[in-house]
Amino acid sequence: MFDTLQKYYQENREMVLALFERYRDSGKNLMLKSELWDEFLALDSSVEQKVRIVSPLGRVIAKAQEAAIDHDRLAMAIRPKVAQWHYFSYSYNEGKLEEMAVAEFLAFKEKQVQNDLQQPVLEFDLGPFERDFPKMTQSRSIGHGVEFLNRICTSRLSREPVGGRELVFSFLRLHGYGNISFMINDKIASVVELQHALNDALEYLEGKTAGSEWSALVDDLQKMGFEPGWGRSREKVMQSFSRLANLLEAPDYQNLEKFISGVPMIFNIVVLSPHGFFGQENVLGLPDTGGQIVYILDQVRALEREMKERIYEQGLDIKPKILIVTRLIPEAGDTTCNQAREHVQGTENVEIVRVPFRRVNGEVLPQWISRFEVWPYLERFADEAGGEILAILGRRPDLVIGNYSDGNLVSYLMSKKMGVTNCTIAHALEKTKYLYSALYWHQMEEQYHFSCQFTADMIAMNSADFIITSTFQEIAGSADVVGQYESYSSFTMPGLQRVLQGIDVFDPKFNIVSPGADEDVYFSYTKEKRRFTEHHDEIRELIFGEQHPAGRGVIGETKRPLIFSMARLDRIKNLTGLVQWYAENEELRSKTHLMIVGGTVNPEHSGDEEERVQILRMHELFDTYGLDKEVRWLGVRLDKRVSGELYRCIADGRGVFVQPAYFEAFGLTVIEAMASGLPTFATRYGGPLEIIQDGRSGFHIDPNHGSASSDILLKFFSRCEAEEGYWQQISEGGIQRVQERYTWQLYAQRLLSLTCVYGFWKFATNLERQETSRYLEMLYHLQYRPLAAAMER
Ligand code: UDP
Ligand code: LCN
Repeated sequence: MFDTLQKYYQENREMVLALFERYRDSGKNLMLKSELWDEFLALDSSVEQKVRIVSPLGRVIAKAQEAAIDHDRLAMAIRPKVAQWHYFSYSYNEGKLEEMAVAEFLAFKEKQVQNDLQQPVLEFDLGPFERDFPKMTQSRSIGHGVEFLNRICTSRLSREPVGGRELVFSFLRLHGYGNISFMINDKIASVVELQHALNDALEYLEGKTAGSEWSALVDDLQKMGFEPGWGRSREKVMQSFSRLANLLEAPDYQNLEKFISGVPMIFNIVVLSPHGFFGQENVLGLPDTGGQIVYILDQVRALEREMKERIYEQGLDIKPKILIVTRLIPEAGDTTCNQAREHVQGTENVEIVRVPFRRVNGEVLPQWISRFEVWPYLERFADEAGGEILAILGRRPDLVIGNYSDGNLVSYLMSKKMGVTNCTIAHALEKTKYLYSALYWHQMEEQYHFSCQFTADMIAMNSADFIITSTFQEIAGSADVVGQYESYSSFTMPGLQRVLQGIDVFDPKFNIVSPGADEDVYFSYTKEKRRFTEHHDEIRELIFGEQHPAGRGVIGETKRPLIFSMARLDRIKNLTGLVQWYAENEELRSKTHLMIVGGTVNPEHSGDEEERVQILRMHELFDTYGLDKEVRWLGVRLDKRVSGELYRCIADGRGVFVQPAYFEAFGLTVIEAMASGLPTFATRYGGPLEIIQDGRSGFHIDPNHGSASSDILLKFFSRCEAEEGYWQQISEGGIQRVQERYTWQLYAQRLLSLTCVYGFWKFATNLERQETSRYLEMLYHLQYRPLAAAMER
């Protein structure tokens, strides 16, 4: 791309110069994608705009992500394709166009931030450590790490048949539970002996009656060197034996995955979610308490079900256990977050375990604190929780799953100490939510402490054995938008650290495994028999009732369809934005009503600064636009069954759901609404862009263009009036999309298989990872710890 630009520059100096000077004359030191493009379009040039757009210059500017500019120089970051970056600079004095290294680009960007943080900084670069590590090269492989890894493992096994088989052999000897060993015993002492034993055992099983159970075969098989874990029935055991025999003879990647995922190695899982109010009632919608909780509660139910099924099939009689480890909050209001242990409803053996945050002197922190304030407490939390987990389980867990930046850091500390497989899940990375959050970290430090968070993120991401994401865009964005993980590939925090390679999205550790919406609660409004009719009176009252004690606005009984939205009352969720769009669109106001569930209406009842600002803004909008008869705002926390039925009741009245966030990492409400059959309009920034196929299973809206968004809504309602069946068409499109893509059963199957494969990979590459692991340890001790400690002073 640079060469074409260079050539074009030589032939069209005047125009290129005019543009670059325009950038300089804008007076801005930093420019974003849209600004660069708008200036390009506004360029006064002899070349017609249409021609300019398709010129090499136009193509470069269309792919420009950002620029830094001073009097002498312009530096630009270009992203021609997903996860590919190039940098170039132009010197105004010399008229020279040159390629630039990432470090130079970042240093130049730092110079544009006027502050006193110009001392030398730490350059953090994982590139050299990863040189010999297998990485994917095609962007379409991103997020399908496990498939790539299976191929790599298989080719290693083929390349080094002796070492490879030895590896599989020693891996098989690892497994057991308590005093019970699985798979093979001491009678088999080598790979060759294993191959013979497999042949003999298969021959032996041929002669046995179909359907024989392991208990009837165990005595003979044990004499041949086999222990439990191969299967409950004769057929299952034969299948596992043949898979292994084939693998040892000639490895192929599909067989490898199937065999490894069948090895019994997951009985106990720890899920970490330190911040927020983690509970089963009265918590959703509280600050920092939303989708992550819903996700984890559904996830553990699905995982337990799948683990039980697998363990049974493997022929073992072990009850799996899952612990959700979170923070104990003594001042817990009407939640159960002050209880040390809580059983998870709908499960047999899943518990919430709560461990407090402690100050340096050991004192328990009594009150809720925002997710941005948790950093000083995490190391002590990890230690104490680690002890608690070992005491409850009586052994190490087999997998630790971190959630969000804080849980992922704890997961790093815990899995390192215990030597177990570590999976991390981001839910939402703050870095892309706030504009220039890294570059202007210093200005935001007091409120957000991104210095700690982004450092913790890099440690956690790079140490994780595997990372689960809900969508592709979460990793690598789209053609125009940078992915959430991708934004960590290189960035700078002036005066703190310059990151040359923070994360590589081509790393095979990334896997897309999307969550679902609880199918028992979020199902189509047309499934009359399953509906929760017992809640209908309550819901009618919620929507149409008189003044609600915890709400504002009375819309009365109405035939108009409802525009519905529900979220935490964060700035990013932009519920106030939606209210304003609605308020300013007279025609939309005349056709519909708006209903908002979120936050609390009394600012004094909120302990969160961001939420308080939003509450006041909401009241201001009601006052300014006189919305009390058109908008219903409820500051309530609804029980899951009530909110599930509420989506459906709104669908009965041919309403819609809107998710207007400035950025939404995934968006569980989006799939909940779609599953219920509500046509859904959701932000084009983040997960919903991928969840919804615009115009088929819902619509994309742009939160930065409010009136265009409200027009999309208006157009939809007008078309529904004119065209019978249009509402149903979109409604069905949404239902179908969720059924195909977003289910918890698929999720659990995938996650458990990944755990096995990455467990094997970890075992196979432990030595090779040591350098990276040591480097990350330094980052933790020398960078992260002092930052976190400083917050406590
Ligand atoms: N939710 C709720 N009541 C509220 C707000 C949210 O029950 O007042 C639930 C909602 O149904 C969804 C989750 O909380 O399951 C929010 O998840 P989402 O992914 O949409 O957003 P997050 O809060 O995680 O950013
Ligand atoms: C956090 C978010 O902000 C949402 O976008 C996700 O849907 C949720 O977590 C669950 O992953």
